[in-house]
Amino acid sequence: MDGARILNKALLDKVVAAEEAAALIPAGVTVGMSGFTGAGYPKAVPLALAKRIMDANLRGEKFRISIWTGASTAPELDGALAMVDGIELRLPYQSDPVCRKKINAGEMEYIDIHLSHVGAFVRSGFLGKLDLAVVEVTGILPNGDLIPSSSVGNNKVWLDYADKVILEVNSSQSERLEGMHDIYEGFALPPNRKPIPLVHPSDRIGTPYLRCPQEKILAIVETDSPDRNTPFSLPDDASRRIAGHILEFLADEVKKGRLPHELLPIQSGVGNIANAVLFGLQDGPFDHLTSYTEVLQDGMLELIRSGKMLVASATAFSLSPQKNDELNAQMDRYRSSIILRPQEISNHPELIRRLGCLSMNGMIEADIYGNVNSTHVNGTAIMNGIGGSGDFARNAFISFFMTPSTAKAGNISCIVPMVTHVDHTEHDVHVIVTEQGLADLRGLSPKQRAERIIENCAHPDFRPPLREYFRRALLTSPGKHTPHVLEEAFSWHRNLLRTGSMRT
Ligand code: 0RQ
Repeated sequence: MDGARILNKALLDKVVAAEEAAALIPAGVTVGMSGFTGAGYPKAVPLALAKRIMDANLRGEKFRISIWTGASTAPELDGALAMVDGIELRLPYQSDPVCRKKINAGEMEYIDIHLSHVGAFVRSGFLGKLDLAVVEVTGILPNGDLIPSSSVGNNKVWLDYADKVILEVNSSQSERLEGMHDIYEGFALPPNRKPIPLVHPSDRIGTPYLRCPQEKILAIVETDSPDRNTPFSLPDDASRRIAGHILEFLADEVKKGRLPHELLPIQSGVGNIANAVLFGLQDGPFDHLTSYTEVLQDGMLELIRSGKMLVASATAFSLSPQKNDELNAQMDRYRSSIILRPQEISNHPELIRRLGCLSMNGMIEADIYGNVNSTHVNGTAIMNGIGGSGDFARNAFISFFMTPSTAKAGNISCIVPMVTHVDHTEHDVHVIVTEQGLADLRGLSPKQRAERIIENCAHPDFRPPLREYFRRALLTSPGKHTPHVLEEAFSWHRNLLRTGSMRT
């Protein structure tokens, strides 16, 4: 914290305390902040700004800003600013409990956007003006180039499009991250777009550094705080069973000659089920695996460590403290197998389709026809957001959606007659998996899908009411292509709201 990471002499003069930097952020502005799944977010300026907002609130003044990020951040950013009612509008993804409460209470606006869309929306001016950027970096080179941090997200877009920039140089991030990033420079808007020259997850198509004109840099704050890094919890029984069904399915696809033995590049969400699948691959028969994903979690690092996975391309880390220490201790070894890219590249539909990703994401509920709700509880309350799940699901070679068959201690079925909110339509959902089993929906008509989902994925306690719903729908629905009894589909959820239980 003595300027050691700031090797450009002119920029050393811009080093200030976090409070001084926060004082440069006026009320009402839009700020692009770094951060993706709890990695690489600014640690000091948002906290100092929250303090400033609290002081303003005590004086009876309203002080709110709009915040754009890569994806979710951490309590020091989203949580602290939401707590003092300092966020007017948030995009493109959040998973913070305080933000969630404010959004669902109608006290904060939230725009839930496909993560791959954000950059182009900003370049096109769809989202309005970006006043400021606050971006964490690992260090600054003598020529002013910026070594990115543990996530890349939308940082290039923020640095290119914000009027002014505040940098946080975090000496807690390993200096040896240098060289791991690949920042693509060739983005253009239609009609000038060119094919993106990436044909394998290991391809490098950019430079290892971010750039920012020095005259835009208002201030630099030095920090020394680690990322949030949630502790790892061992996969629970349901997650292990879900993973088991997926691994069996993959082995069968290989046997049928529909997937190569090394599979195809894997995209995996975060959390217990995703880690269970990745740890399952550790003990499975597949070798020379690759991944093209947005978040690199514990299970993936383990696959690289063991030599099962050759390369992982992502936009951010999301590691437990233990795995983060392991990464830092052996950075030189991992650097040749890991590439961190802007989220416009990690989540780019053209690349996901070309590489043929196997995409695996969590969901809140699926309906009997295969429509998936990833974001809303009971149709109106946001949980987190669509994140990158839509980028991958629509373009994957095979798109899996996974959930335990029930939620809330078994009282709610995650298989329902009609989802209360649609994030992924029946056309984008190839395989549904619960601990009960797996439903391969490829090549099935809606009615065939319904039977398979109910029989393979629903919890046995909920199969009878779902079968009964489907039977009545077949009898009474005016249209027989996707039969429904609409009033009953709605009352399924209404009863749930009233009684808190759908168990028969
Ligand atoms: O709530 O903690 O209050 O009990 O939803 O559910 O089972 O802990 O599952 O953490 O894997 O999250 C879809 C939210 C699943 C996640 C979702 C309640 C449940 C619990 C969480 P409680 P679980 P997970 C990669 C790709 C969208 C973004 C995405 C998600 C809470 O996977 O946000 O895929 N996905 N990104 O009790 C009522 C139901 C419910 C329910 C679950 N049917 N009804 N509540 N819950 N099912 C990452 C990025 O894009 C960055």
